Parts: sequence; structure tokens; C-alpha cells
Amino acid sequence: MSKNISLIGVPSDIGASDRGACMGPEALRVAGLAEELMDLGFAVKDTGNLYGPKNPENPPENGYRHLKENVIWSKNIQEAVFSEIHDGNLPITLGGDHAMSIGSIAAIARHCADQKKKLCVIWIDAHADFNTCDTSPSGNIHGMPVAVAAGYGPKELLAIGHKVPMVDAPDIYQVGIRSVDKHEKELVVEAGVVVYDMRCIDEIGMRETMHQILKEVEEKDACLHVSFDVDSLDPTIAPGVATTIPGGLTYREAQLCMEMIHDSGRMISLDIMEINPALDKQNGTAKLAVDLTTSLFGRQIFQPNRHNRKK
Ligand code: B3U
Ligand code: MN
Ligand code: MN
Repeated sequence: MSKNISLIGVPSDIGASDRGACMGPEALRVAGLAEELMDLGFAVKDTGNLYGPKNPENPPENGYRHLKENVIWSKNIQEAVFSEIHDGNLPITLGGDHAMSIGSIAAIARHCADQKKKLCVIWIDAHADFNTCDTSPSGNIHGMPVAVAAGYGPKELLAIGHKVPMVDAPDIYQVGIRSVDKHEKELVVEAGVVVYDMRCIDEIGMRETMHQILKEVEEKDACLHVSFDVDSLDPTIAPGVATTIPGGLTYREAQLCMEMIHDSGRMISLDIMEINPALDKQNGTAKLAVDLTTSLFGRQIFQPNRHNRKK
């Protein structure tokens, strides 16, 4: 893992129904993201916020809300994230709504192709985010980024990537899923995204879930992009998101998930998305996201499974 982290703020909520995720980057800064990572020994460069079109709050056109604006944001994000990873830094994209991950995945996929490395994506989310204009109930592009990355979507968004698909669907691993639209589900099944939904996590536990995913990533000798939608967490611990779905990841499940990804040593890039400070309580959801992020970057209570026994 690179010791140099670059924070890239993406203050936009044009992909969502509710306004407010545009304040996410600042909430994460106020919650101490850079300071916590520096405490762990990383050099952290905050590149500030990217610019893009403001939210026009228009209805969908031909099945997509704010497609034109999304394309501009996605291009800006792609350029900024690519430039940071190309320079040897580990980019953290601070959302913003989850549509903004189209740009970050495009950048990481391009970088991996340049390096002749395989890319896998771990998508931690309550939602599958695999809609197209034909399946989406809302037209909101934050419900579509996984589909776009896997090659399903409007040509304007597919063109953000260096190739179509940016990532092969079987190399996308979803964790925490519990809200999938009817026709979206058909598309997920057709494409072959690997889904560990909440029932699966209930049955086999987070440890086995992550063990199975990370074993495959290891066998594929792939680099990892982690896209963390904070609505994956249970709303009782993470109320500051627009689309709360009950029955989410507990604090301990989320911690273990992050710790195990860290231990794989394969993560090269991260998104932290969908924090909506307008709906949060005392910035608690951003603080929780920072707490989990420190586990993802190697904070440990003690060395795992050593128990400090003196011989
Ligand atoms: N699947 C619904 C809801 C949704 C997806 N992602 C979020 N909400 N955050 C949709 O509109 O696509
Ligand atoms: Mn999402
Ligand atoms: Mn979500």
C-alpha cells in the first residue's frame, strides 16, 4: 500500500434524489480524516475539491437525471484520480453521491491496464447500483455506477472509461446488499456480478464473506478498488445518508470487513460516498466513516490472533 494518500473532494449530489451529499467531503475533513491517517504514519495530501456543474434539480430526461452534468463531473474525477494514482499516491475520493464513482473507477481501471494488472472492485453498499434507464425507478445516476463500470449504460458515461467494460462484472464483489430493484436484479444476474447480500452475511458471517472474496482476489493477483457507500451500514449507526435501508452492517461487521481488506495488502484506491450531512446527527456518520477508514488503513487494536501471551 502506498504511504502517500491523496484526498480528492467531489462536492456533488447531482446523481441523487435528495440534496446534501455535496457537503460530504467537508464533513469527512471536519471529522478528522487526514489527521487520523497521518496518525497511522501516512503522508496525506488534501488536493481540495473538484469543480463541476451545480445541481440543476431537473427531472429525468430519456431515463437519466442530469446526464450531461454527470459526464462533466465524471471526466473531472477521472482526470484527478488518474493523475494521483499515476504519481504513486493512493487516492481517496470523498463523495458526493455514488454516481461520482464512475470517474474514480474509470481512472483506476485505466491505471491498472497501463500497469498490466487486473482490477477487482469491492462495492460495499445497501444497493446494487446496477440500474440503467430501462430498469431505474428514479433515473438517478447514483443507482447506476456499477452497471456503467460493467459496460451497461449510456454511451456518454461508458466513454469515461478507457475501454468498455471498465471492469468485468465477475471481478466486482458486492457486500451488504439489501435493496435491489426488480429489473435491476435481472441485469445483475445476467452480468454475473458477485453478490454477498445481507442474508449471506447473516448465514456465513463477515469473516467468511471477506475470506471468500479476498481469496479470489488473491488468486486473480488483482489490485483492489474499494467503493464504500456509507448507506451499507445500519441506519441506527449511520443515519446521515439519503437512502437508509434497515438491516445493514453492524459496527463490528463493518470493522472486520475493513480490517480484512487492509490485511490483504491489495487496495490501491478508495471511495467514501453518500454521506449527507443535512440528514446527519452531529457529524456522527462522517466520524464513523473516518473510524472505519482508519481500520482500512491498518489501525489495529492488537495484532490479530496473537493474544499477547508471554511464552
Ligand atoms: N435503486 C434505487 C435507489 C438507490 C440506488 N442507490 C441509492 N438509492 N442510493 C435507484 O433509484 O436506482
Ligand atoms: Mn451506492
Ligand atoms: Mn447505497
